[in-house]
Amino acid sequence: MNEPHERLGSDKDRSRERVPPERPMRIDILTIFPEMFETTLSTSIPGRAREFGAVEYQVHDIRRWADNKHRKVDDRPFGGGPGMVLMCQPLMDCVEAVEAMDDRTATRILLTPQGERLEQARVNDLATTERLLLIAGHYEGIDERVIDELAPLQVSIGDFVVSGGELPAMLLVDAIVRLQPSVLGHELSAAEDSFSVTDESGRPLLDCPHYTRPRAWRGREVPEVLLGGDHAAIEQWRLQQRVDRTRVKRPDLEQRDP
Ligand code: 9D3
Repeated sequence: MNEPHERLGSDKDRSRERVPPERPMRIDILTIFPEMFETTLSTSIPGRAREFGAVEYQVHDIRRWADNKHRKVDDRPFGGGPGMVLMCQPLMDCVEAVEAMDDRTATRILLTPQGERLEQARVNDLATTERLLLIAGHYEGIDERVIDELAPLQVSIGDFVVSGGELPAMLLVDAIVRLQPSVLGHELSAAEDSFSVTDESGRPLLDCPHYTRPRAWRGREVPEVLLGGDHAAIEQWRLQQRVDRTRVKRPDLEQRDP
């Protein structure tokens, strides 16, 4: 019962018995709107991951590191123009203080429209790191010199504009923590997602359609093959659906390097 090999548990044991990991992944988030993160990080998969001990979040208000009594962290841009620019000092002091709160080296990530577009391969890679420090801007920009100094990985969530880096940061956290071992109830769910199932060349395929009761709804029938119980035929049909849908909806996925 208490043999060392049983207490430690293999990875296989972890997925079945949902044993928490040795040390939670640590995610620090730096923002001027810490309250935006409260419900997201305590609900659904990100909340379960925290309760389960797979991850620890700490949200830090950059304003706390302002060196003036007005808590001012931004200023007007040199050269003129609209909007405000996040100053170097509060952000640098915040990063240094937060990084000193843990002995692990943090992978620094700045959420910015100028970043590399986020893809599953990058998410998978980040999910294996033990500590992340996310910086969410909410400005026309951040003083370029502090970006040069921090040399963060720069990540965009896509070619559209949102009003700040906070929602992109939450989206990145969600994508990462759902990959932590034992976080999803069904280990297979993550493995069977769109972008995890690939064709024979390793290119990602979209998901297949899903159906539940009733068998007929408003004159629409569930595909016959799903009702027959021939599991090989069902798997073949699902794969064909994935291939066909990918070709029609996302021809770009077929073209890219596996
Ligand atoms: C024309 C100048 N705009 C750049 C596209 C200014 C600007 C708009 C929006 C500067 C910052 C923002 C706030 N957005 C983010 O911080 C952000 C973001 C985004 O807007 N789209 C996709 N990914 C991201 S990650 C951070």
